[in-house]
Amino acid sequence: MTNAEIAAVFDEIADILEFQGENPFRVRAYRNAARTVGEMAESLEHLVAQGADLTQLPGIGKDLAEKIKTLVETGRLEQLDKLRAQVPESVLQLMHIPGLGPRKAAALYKQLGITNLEQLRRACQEHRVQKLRGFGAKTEEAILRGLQVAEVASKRILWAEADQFAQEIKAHLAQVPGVEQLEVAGSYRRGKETVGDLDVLVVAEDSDPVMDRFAQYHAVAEVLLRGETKMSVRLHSGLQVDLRVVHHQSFGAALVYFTGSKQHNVVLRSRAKQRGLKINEYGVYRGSEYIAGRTEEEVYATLDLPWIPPELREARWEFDWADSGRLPKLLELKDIRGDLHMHTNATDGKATLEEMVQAAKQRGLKYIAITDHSKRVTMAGGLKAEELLAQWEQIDQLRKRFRGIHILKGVEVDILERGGLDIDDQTLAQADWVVASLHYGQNQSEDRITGRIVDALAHPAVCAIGHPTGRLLGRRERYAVDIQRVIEAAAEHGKFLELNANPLRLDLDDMHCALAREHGVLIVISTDAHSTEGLNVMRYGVLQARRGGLEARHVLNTRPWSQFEKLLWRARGGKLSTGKK
Ligand code: DGT
Ligand code: CA
Ligand code: CA
Ligand code: ZN
Repeated sequence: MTNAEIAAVFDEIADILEFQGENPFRVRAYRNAARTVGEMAESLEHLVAQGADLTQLPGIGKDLAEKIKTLVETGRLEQLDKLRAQVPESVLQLMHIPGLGPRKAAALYKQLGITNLEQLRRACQEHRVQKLRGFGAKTEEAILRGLQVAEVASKRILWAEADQFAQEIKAHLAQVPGVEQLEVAGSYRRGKETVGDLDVLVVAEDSDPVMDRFAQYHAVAEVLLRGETKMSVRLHSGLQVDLRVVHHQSFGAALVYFTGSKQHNVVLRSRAKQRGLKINEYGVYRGSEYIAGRTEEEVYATLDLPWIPPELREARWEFDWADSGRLPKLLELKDIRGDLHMHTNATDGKATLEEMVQAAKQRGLKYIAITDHSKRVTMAGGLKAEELLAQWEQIDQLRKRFRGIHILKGVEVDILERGGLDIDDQTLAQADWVVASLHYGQNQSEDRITGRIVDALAHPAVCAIGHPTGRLLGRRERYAVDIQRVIEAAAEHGKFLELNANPLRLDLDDMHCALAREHGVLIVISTDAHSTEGLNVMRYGVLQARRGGLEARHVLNTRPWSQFEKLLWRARGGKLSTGKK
């Protein structure tokens, strides 16, 4: 158990005791212990292993020292389990609302029978709370605001959003004299599609100037905690950012530790144990002797592992791959040569056809497909067959003017609710590239939805399925679709599946990409751009593909044009593809 975990246990005990109206001195003893433990630089695990006398620590008596020992050795404390059983979990949530705390939560529970957040909100809105002793109109408003903050804080944010903060914070802290190294770890570094909080790691001899500067970051709303080596803030957006200042000899170990994932770290610890070593955020130790920790490479090497890319650190396949020398050479943004899903102002895009081509060329793309919506997507002003044909004539004109980029005549054809495609076969046969997407009838059964998609894959004109699960992160669940069957159908027909790079979609996800890879189905990573700037989201798709373990060879649009053309020709049954100039 880490110091932070032990501190959290003491804090929770204090919360529950206070909620139960226990003796304030007893409550304070646990709070003090939590603070002492939370701010200690040295690991308690380490101290316990060395048989150190913990009662020397401020605020730690015999009883607490014993509890620390139990926690380190067993990972549990019976006392906490018993306390938790005495209070419903939803009530425990109440006391973590900013502006409430255990005592006020207890009053609400006892006097108004409030046991969860929803009841609390209603009681505030009905002004029942302000009538209680010790509460007033102001408290009531504060609780409502607190509920909002808690809601925001409990929400994970998109990686792309987290990235903006991460970049800013790095630039902000890099200016502190004495900062030797600086990295944002955690799920952010692993490229997870959503991020719970940011974990910033800094190497500096003196932590004070770093922390002072951190507190001045413009987006900081509140400093939640500031200790010797660790600090936490909440941003106005609700996002929490944790900062650790470490010694350079621990940087690699801390980077491994705070990059996670937790499951990956669990495996690392057991590998260390097998080798008679101990690994924590300070380094790798043999007994009490420090043997590594400066760099990640050095840390992994002590466990007979090569350096593992952060995107793979989920305790999925990375250890098998590493042990057998099969770690992939992951895809990179510079491998991408084409973009095969984008819209123009002929439907719901913002830019003209020509502007999109121009912007794609500026970004160094060698081939693109223009894929406006078909008519069924009325909200987006989808195109009828003759409108598509007219657009393709325009493309013929543009091809004469733009050198060095292949412009494919494409369409994002809707997969209809009743099955089948929204554009007639004869027109589709004249397209160079057809993405089929499902926008309507998303509440149908898994069987029907899967059937619609599998049928689309069997259609000779269709090249790829767009955003195959339809999810919108944090907003809309994916529809019921059997991805296994979709991948098998794609494999059978030699078709491609999209990884939509829009940070709100990232659809297919990492696990699906890995499954497609296993079945030999090529992924096409597309921006689905609705503006020229929309072309910039490609990097989010690349990150997701990396998490799925994809290499350049697993992705269709990394291929040079000549190879791409052959693959496309094959996917369409050896017919068509007139995209060549
Ligand atoms: P998030 O923030 O929910 O998106 O996910 P993470 O992975 O960034 O998790 P976070 O911020 O709680 O912790 C960052 C890393 O630090 C985590 O991936 C592994 C390590 N870590 C944090 N807390 C613990 C813990 O209680 N036990 C262990 N073993 N590792 C932890
Ligand atoms: Ca985190
Ligand atoms: Ca964190
Ligand atoms: Zn689209």
